[in-house]
Formats: sequence, structure tokens, C-alpha cells
Amino acid sequence: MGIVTADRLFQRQLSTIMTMRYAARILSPNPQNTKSNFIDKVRLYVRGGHGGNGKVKYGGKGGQGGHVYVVGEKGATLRKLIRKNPSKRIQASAGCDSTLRALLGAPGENVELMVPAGVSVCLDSGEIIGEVNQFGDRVLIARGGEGGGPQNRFLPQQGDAHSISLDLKLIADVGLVGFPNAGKSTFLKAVSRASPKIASYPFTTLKPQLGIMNYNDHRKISVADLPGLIEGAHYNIGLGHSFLKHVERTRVLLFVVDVTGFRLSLNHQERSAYETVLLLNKELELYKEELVTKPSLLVVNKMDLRGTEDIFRRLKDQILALKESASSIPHDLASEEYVNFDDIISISAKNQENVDEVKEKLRMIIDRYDSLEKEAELQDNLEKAQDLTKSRLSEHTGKGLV
Ligand SMILES: Nc1nc2c(ncn2[C@@H]2O[C@H](COP(=O)(O)OP(=O)(O)OP(=O)(O)O)[C@@H](O)[C@H]2O)c(=O)[nH]1
Ligand SMILES: [Mg+2]
Repeated sequence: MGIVTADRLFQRQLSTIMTMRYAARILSPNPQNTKSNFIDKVRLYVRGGHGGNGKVKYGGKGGQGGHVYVVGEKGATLRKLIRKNPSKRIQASAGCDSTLRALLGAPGENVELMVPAGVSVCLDSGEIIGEVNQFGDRVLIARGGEGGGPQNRFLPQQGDAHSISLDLKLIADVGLVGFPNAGKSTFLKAVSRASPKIASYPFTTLKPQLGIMNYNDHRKISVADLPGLIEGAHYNIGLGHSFLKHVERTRVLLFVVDVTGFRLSLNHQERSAYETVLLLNKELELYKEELVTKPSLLVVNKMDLRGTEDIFRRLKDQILALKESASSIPHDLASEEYVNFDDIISISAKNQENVDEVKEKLRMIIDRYDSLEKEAELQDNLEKAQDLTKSRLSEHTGKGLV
């Protein structure tokens, strides 16, 4: 009896220590991680330039105030943007006044803010005023004021002024989703040249990181490694689920689960691999329903550990029977809709076993996705052309030409 009590006491102390260490890591993250260059949201105050004055006596026109644009550029990051504009106030220059020598005043200089692809520009009201989806995309975020002249009774206009947010959502082909410690970063390291931090404690990855998978025919597929999700992430437990915005634009989700399951601390319930799949499904659905309908692949990791073959076999059967057994899934694990996995593959990311198979499978899914997209685009164009022909025909019929 005494032994049991001492053991319980020890377990409780150990679990308190683990919870404290875990909380300390979340509240004051490892400096190695916070060094990351990754910033995914920036708020700026932007103002277009004032219009120049027109020369009243000669009917001259002041120059147009400069505009402020956001422009997609390769290699740009939101951190570089802040470093260049630490005050976060951006103002384009005013248009020049018209003079006797130059009745049309010169326009003010535009300002271009360089951002990476994947940035949405939002007003404080939440309205999206533009998106930079690829390099070269340009969004006008503050118009310069018109110069004074006969057209406006020589009253030059002020430029637009408002606060905007630049919200970056990574654009990657594949997004890694999983509980902490499942081996997501180890997988990224195995398939790319990225060198993410890997450690045996949860929440090692605090910020998303991109890696590129290279194929023999020079095809490249980008993979986004994300922080771990845990149950209750939608209540902001763990790192919350706000980083899931980064999988919204990925084409395929790669679920990574630890075959031995997960337990955050002794205070938390132990979850089997099957339960972690159900909980990931649930957290994704609670973040955004559409995410569970994305093309997905399930990899079951750490298969180098002893006795895992049986667990894998059972897990595979359970996942394949998921839809039929949905009604018997306990409420805390159940979702409205379940992910339809393209395949379930067992791997050892650490020993690089079966990772090439996953790489090939991802490529197959993306290729299929590409051709479906092209087909849909063709179909769309065809329908548009048919509609156009029909409306032209009916125009002619209306005019009695046919
Ligand atoms: N035995 C075994 N251990 C693995 C394998 N893959 C990863 N690990 C170990 O599992 C631990 C967690 O690996 P990470 O790659 O950091 O896991 P993660 O999913 O990125 O974790 P978070 O960043 O915390 O979400 C590390 O100690 C890895 O060495 C594997 O295939 N086999
Ligand atoms: Mg990680």
C-alpha cells in the first residue's frame, strides 16, 4: 500500500514538473526558435501623397500625389519589410506644384512595398482589398491625391490614408499536419535540404518552415512543416490552431502520426495513433470545414520501434472502416465529416524508411490534382464560350438578322 502511495506521489510530482516545463517552453519559447525570420502578419499605416497645387492664373495643374503599392517579389519577407520601415508608417511623396515653366506639375513618387507571394491586404474592417498570389502581382493600397487644377477649382486632394494588415498564408504544395513529436520535422529533413529543429519534446516547431522536395526530373514540390496540433487547439490550447491558415492554400495535406500515440504529460489522457487521427480531423474541421475535403495522405511514423506492425495493421483497418463506424465514435473524438485518405503508408522518418514512397505518392496526388484543375479550367472556358455564342446569337435573332 505504502509503495503504491509513494509511486503515485512520485508520478504526481513528475507530472507537475513536466507540465511546468511544458508551460515554460510555451510562454518563453526557446530562443533558437524565436530567432526564426518568419512573420506572418504586419499592420501598417499607409498614406498616398498629397496632390500638387495648380497655377490658378495660367490654368496649370498640380502633380498627382504618389501611390502606395504592395508588390510580390521573390525573396521578399515581411520581416525584411519591417526592417526597412521600422516606423510602420508609409507615405508616398506629394505631387509637385505647377509653375510657369511647367504648368503640369510632376507626379509624386510612388512607394512599392515588396512582399512574398501569398499575402492578402486587409482593411481593419476585415475587407480584403487585394491579394499577391505570385511574384509581380501589384495591389494599390493608398491612392495619391489629385493635383489642383481647373477640374477641381484648384483644390488639390489629399491622398488616401488608412491602416492595413498584410496577412501571409504560405503557398506550399504539401502541408504537414500532426500532433507534436510525431516526426513532422524529421520527415521534412528526410525529404528536403531543410534543417528544422528536431527534439524529443512537444512543440519543438513554433513557426512554419518550408522545404523543397526535388525529383530526378527536376520537378520541385514544396512542403510546409507546421507546429503540432493537440486536442482543444480550437480553444487555443497548445499553440492554438491559428497557424492552420498556412494549410489553407496547400494542395495536399500530409497527416503524420506517431504509431505509438501521444501523451502531452502525465496529467493528460494518453491517445492512441487512431485517436490522434480522429482528433486531427476534428481540429481541422473546427478550423475550417473545407480542410477535411482536401486531398490527403496518412503516414504512420516511428515504425522502426518494436511491436508496431500490429498497431499499424489495426490502425489501417480502423481508418478504412471509419465511415461505417462513424456513429460509434465517442463524441469528444467525432467529426461531422472524415478525411478520405488517398493512402496510408507506414514509415520511419528517422531511418528514412519508405519516405521515398511517400514522396512519389505526393507527386502522384499533385499531378492528378493539376490535371483535374486543368480539366475544370477547360470545361469552364468551354462553358463561357458557349454562353457567349448563345448570347450573341440571341442578340442577332432579336435584331432579326438570323
Ligand atoms: N524512433 C523514431 N523516432 C523518431 C522518428 N521520427 C522522429 N522521431 C523522434 O521523435 C521526436 C520528435 O521528432 P520531430 O521531428 O521533432 O517531431 P515534430 O512532429 O516535428 O514535433 P513538433 O515540432 O513538436 O510538433 C524526435 O526525438 C525524433 O528523433 C522515427 O521514425 N522513429
Ligand atoms: Mg517539428
